[in-house]
Amino acid sequence: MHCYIGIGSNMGDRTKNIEDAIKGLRESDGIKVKRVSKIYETEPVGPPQPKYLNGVAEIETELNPHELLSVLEGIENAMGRRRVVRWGPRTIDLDILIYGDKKIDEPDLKIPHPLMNEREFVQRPLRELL
Ligand code: GSY
Repeated sequence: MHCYIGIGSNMGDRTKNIEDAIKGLRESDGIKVKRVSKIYETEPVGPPQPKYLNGVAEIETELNPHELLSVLEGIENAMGRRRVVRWGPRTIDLDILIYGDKKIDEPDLKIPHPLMNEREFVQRPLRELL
C-alpha cells in the first residue's frame, strides 16, 4: 500500500532525530521508503514549546494499518520518546497521514490523519510528494 508518514521533532538534535527516524523506516521489514520531502523548520502549534522540524516520507508497505502503527511506535520508543504532555515537545513524532484510500476511525487510529488538512507543517511537505 502507498502511504505517507508525517515526521516531526522539537527536542534534542532535531536533524539527527529526523534522520534516525527515516533510517528506522528504511530498516523496518515490510516498508520501502520511496521519497522524503524537504525538512522544514516550523512554528509550534499548541502550547508554547520549541520550534519543530517537520517533513513527510512516502512509503510502500505490506503491513496493515495497525502493524504499520506498531512499527512507527516501535521506532518512537527506541528513540526514547516518552508520552508525557499531550501536544507537548517530543524527540520524534511519526504519524500515518494517508494509507492508500483507506478510512479508519478507531480510538487509537484515525486515517486519514484528522488534523492533517489544518496543519501547514504537514501540508507543505505533503504537497511536494502528492
Ligand atoms: O502533531 C505533531 C506534533 N506537533 C507539532 C509539529 O509536528 N509541528 C509543529 N509545527 N507544531 C506541532 N505541534 C504539535 S503537538
